[in-house]
Amino acid sequence: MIEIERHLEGILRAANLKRKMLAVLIDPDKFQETGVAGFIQKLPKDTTHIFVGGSTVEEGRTCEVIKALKNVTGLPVILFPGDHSQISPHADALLFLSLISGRNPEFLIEQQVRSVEKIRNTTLEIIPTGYILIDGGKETSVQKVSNTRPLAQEEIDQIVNTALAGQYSGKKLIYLEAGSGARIPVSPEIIMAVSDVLEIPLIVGGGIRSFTQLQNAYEAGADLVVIGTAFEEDTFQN
Ligand code: 1GP
Repeated sequence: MIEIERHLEGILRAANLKRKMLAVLIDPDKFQETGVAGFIQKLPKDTTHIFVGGSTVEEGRTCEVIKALKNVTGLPVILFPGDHSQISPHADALLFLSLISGRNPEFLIEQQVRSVEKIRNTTLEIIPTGYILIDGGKETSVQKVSNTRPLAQEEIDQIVNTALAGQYSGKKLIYLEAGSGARIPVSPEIIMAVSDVLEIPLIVGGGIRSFTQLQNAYEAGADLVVIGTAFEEDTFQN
């Protein structure tokens, strides 16, 4: 069991020790396998995880990118799939996402049921994750694809209650998401309000482009921060 749950265990241990984690998100549609080694070399040295996924990804691309990543890095490669077609047995673990801010059964249970055939005979570690979409100041792909309304940043009570509902339903992680390329990241007030009451690790992502924003998220209580666009475009401000 310990072996099976080792990536979640690692996240829990780091969160308990207040060791902050950084995941770099790779969208397989925007990556060529040939560029993977160079990309990995440029990542901050405190990167702890590689997340792989996108709202829409061409069939088969995820597997190819993960295989290329595994050749050049020992960092855990965790699937962060936009839908069941992106599940690859070559990854180390899978964030088994439920979009709990939305009310679309497709992303609350249908995609999960359709994932099972792809998961059940693999060694993928499954990490139940409550995924909460928060308005990042522009319509993001996840909003379009999921056809759900993000929670407004002002709806702090609703965001906190949604995160707790996720925890009470057995999710092992909560992910506060402003959406890839968000104009406004999840505010420190929201992160603080959620992390104050949550007993499971908190992931925050979407629109984080600078060291200051990263530190603000950590100081507010994020255990793990996800950055995609700023590293993909090589525009992260140190
Ligand atoms: C998106 O939270 C991630 O799912 C990362 O967002 O691409 O804006 O960094 P960015």
